[in-house]
Amino acid sequence: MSTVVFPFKREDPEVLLGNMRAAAEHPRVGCVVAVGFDEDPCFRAISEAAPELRRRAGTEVAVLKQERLGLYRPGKGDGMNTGLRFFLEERDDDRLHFYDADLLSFDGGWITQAEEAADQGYDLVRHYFPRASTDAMITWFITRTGFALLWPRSELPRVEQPLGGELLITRPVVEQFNADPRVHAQSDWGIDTLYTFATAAYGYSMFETYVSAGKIHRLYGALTDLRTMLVECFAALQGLAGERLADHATHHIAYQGPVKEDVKRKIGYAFDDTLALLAADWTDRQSELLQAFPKAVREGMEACRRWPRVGFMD
Ligand code: GDX
Ligand code: MG
Repeated sequence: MSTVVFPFKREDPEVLLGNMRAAAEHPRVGCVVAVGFDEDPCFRAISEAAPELRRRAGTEVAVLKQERLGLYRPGKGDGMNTGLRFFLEERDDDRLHFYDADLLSFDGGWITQAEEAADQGYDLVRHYFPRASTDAMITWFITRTGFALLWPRSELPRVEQPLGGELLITRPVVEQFNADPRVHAQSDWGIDTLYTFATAAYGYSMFETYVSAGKIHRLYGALTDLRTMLVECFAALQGLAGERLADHATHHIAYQGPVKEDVKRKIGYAFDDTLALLAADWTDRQSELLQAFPKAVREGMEACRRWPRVGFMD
């Protein structure tokens, strides 16, 4: 059997409860756990609804407040690592799934896909999706790039969505992650980077399963909303420089299927609000660093301070 964990902070309780229900009703799932940042209104609503969900689905349901485990800002990392610890201490299931709480396109099919890949013997299964245009900016500009710079000959830069919060981890891997001080320390947004890194560091086999429905979730306002996540994901990578990976690991990526129209048309953040940022708040240091870029970028970015535009970018 499997345990499913949803880390959450200030989410819409209706959305989270719907996702918990879908997980609880899945025949492979013996326990559903929601791990909250604190006792916010969502936490209270979920706690109230849990007994009824347990009765109806005949599945264990737990609502936990995250423990203070790591060394950095208390965030999603403490939430996920609290899930790891709960699984090891309270459950004897073979597999642990994580899903973001704000998924609007989640259903039992996601669990089935991961379970079937794990049935083939993979240590870990990650979901990947067609993404809305301009969604997953940190993945593209920070994480895949950083992995490519640090370990160019490894599988890490080839992981489709290395920051995705949707994955299945088999028990021996959960034990290893829980015991690794680097993973344990990463209490903030860097946790997804650390789980992906640790998969390659220990040489676990990985299957990436394609979910054509796409990851429809709460999107952002201006790109400034992502600032903390960007800094923390960058710092997590910097902290890994010099670490070694296993010599070899099996990595299979399922073929990508068709992309649905709604995913194709959606934009990941408010473009107009973000464009204005190109003109704002330039520091002397940024101007200095700009000199290191190719001419087209340098001149294009300088012109943005008068009139923001992006046509000079490829
Ligand atoms: N327990 C707990 N504690 N949960 C948290 C916290 C926290 O401090 N902060 C966020 N969460 C939950 C949140 O409620 C949601 O369920 C999930 O973590 C992801 O957060 P969300 O705000 O939806 O992040 P976003 O921007 O959707 O990012 C996700 O996808 C990114 C990506 O794939 O590009 C998330 O998994 C990121 O780590 C990832 O970078
Ligand atoms: Mg989200």
